[in-house]
Amino acid sequence: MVSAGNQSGSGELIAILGAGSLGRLWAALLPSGRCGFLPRRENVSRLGRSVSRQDVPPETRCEYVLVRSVPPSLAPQGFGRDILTASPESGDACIHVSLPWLESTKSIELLLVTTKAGDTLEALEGWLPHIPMDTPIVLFQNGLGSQRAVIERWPERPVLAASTTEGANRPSPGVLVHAGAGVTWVGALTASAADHTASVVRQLAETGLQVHGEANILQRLWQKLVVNAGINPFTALLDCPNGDILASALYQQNIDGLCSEISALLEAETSEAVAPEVLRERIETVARNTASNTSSMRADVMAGRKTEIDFINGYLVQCGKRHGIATPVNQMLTERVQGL
Ligand code: NAD
Ligand code: KPL
Repeated sequence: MVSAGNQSGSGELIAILGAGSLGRLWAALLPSGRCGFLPRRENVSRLGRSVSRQDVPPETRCEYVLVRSVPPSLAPQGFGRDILTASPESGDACIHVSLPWLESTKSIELLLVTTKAGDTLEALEGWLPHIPMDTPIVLFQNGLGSQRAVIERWPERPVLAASTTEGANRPSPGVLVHAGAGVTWVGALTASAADHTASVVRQLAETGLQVHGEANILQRLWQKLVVNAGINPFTALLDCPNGDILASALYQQNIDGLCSEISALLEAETSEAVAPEVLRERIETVARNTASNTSSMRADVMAGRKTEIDFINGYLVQCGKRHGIATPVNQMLTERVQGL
């Protein structure tokens, strides 16, 4: 096992708001000494307090082990080229990560937001008053709705969105597993963000992960939303891995109705006409390719966490209301997942 993130950084920093699975993945792979986590704003006064005034020493660093569980053939070129080594026991590559909890927003040149969709606005409310107006903010949330809330609240700021198919999870608090290599697309959501896209892509690509600029990031977010809307609620309701939904009665009875609703909404929202059968094929291809995966929504339900249903099928219901399009299947799935 080798270490990363221990060098003391100088100069400008990349701050990560949301020290969960995805935030810890980016943090572990960004260049040493350039990155730190913003704590929950309400916890900020605890940081840096002297040990003598407290029973428990304040944690000033976030420590964990990154386990790379991605088969080398699937890993993007350059992944972990000098920071990962194979652990003799598991054959997986491990890296010890130690990164600071940031006490100040001075020198932050880029803010990555990796909270869940439902926490994003509140997390940003706490920190943005302390962050310069021209600092680019990249939103990594799945689904739709949270991005709009952010740009309506801060229309002048350079806000970008990222849509990623990287997969990361935390089987225990001190361990982060990079479970699947993917691709990340980054694009501007506000006018002032357009000039920042190339430099954000360049900085994120320093991780060795595959990162690309995207002129139409909303379209990418919609593509991911379609797949999440067609897989996640079924896995949560049936309590099964992604591939097992396909043969279930719940899925078979509802998938055509769901795809018809999404097809009409897509056209109304983005002017893109995609036939329901094409959407179904996209959903089923991903379900087959990730057959043994536990979806993020099933994982949230299993862990007793709030799911992101309001930003996936729930968002589609809201869209339907705006456009006068009936969405009974999305509504049924949203209500049933909310009731879990
Ligand atoms: P997570 O629950 O592991 O991490 C979210 C983190 O945000 C938690 O550590 C939580 O404590 C923190 N948080 C919540 N409120 C906060 C606040 N007010 N201030 C500071 N921190 C706060 O979730 P995740 O799996 O990392 O996912 C984050 C987002 O990325 C989700 O929208 C998810 O759908 C999306 N995403 C995740 C993955 C993945 O592989 N994990 C892949 C693609 C997209
Ligand atoms: O993105 C996903 C998720 O779990 O949220 C899918 C594509 C369904 C893979 O598990």
